[in-house]
Amino acid sequence: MAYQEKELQHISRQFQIYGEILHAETFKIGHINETYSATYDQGGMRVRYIHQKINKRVFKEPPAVMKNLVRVTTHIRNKLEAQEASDITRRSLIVIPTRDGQAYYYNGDGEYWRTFVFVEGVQTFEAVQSPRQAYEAGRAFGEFQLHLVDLPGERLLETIPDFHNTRKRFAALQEAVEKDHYNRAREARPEIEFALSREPMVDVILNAMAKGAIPERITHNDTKFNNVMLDTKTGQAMCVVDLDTVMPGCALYDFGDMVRTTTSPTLEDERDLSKVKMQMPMFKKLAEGYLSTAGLFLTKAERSLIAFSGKLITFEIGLRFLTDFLSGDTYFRIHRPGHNLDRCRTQFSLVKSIERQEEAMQKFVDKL
Ligand code: GN1
Ligand code: MG
Repeated sequence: MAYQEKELQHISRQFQIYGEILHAETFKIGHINETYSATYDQGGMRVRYIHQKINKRVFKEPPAVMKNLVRVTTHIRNKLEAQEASDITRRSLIVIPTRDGQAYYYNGDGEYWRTFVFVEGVQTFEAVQSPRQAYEAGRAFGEFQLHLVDLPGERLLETIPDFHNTRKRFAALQEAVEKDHYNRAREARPEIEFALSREPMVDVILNAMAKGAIPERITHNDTKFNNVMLDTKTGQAMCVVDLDTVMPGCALYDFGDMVRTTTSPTLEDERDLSKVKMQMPMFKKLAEGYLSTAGLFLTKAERSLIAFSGKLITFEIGLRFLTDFLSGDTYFRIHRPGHNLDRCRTQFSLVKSIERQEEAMQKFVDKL
């Protein structure tokens, strides 16, 4: 901890922050990046900033990540300003440049750091507490997509190529099973069988996109519920975070990951699988919230796959956890042995629950 604080003092001096660092601490333990909050004294006032180290193993080109991020957040901020929205500095991330005007600091030794304004008076949750929260998440991510419909300039860079390419995710699992480098396939036999039995679903959206039936859009691509900041007092969604994977994609992938993370009362790694279920009241509010904003641009073809997308993305993340388990846990940070297998089991249980309700889910959306 002391070492981190010292290291952070050095990092913090690289950015355009006018103040004395008082203390710093780990802020969020995600699966990928390292995030710290730091408190500064600025003219006698305590002000907080976020310092984050970008995971270079996952994001091969941090400068490209930051280029996208600055374009996207600037565009959103311009829109909010044009709308004369209130509370603008809490509604979209603000990147603090380095002293020489860059969006990130490179320490010369493989580490890339960036700094954001700390959004005060908000909370994030690992699991949804109420249908209202699901509505807010849907509305916020839908609005995020809506804001980016008219982003000017060249196509955004693909920060992780084929991120939601479900065929390639499936192939990666097949390869990991074949190699079985860590001798773990036996332990995961039922999950592997489940995955293989669901192969037909992996091409549905890819085919629709290849045919041009579904358009490419600018999407968030990591729409976990804990990436929405909710106002502590009003419960309103203020800001969506974790913008590293904002890139060209499919609107449905975003909605699918919201279904995965907002409709079950459980955490992503719940071991009591009897508790894992897609709850219809949550789904209804989520879909209403999403369509209240994204409904302004979504096509009929996109709407027709809304329920399916929830099943597909839950399946895809399950595949990724399983692949990582079989490959020795090198991608997702784990906190206990077998953690990725537990996460996979939770995802696949949720897939089964969605399968049982998919028709009713889609029927509800068709009426909105
Ligand atoms: C990772 O950044 P974090 O931990 O929220 C992952 C997502 C997965 C998620 C599963 C860049 O997200 O794709 O859905 O874990 N992010 C990346 O919890 O791979
Ligand atoms: Mg993320």
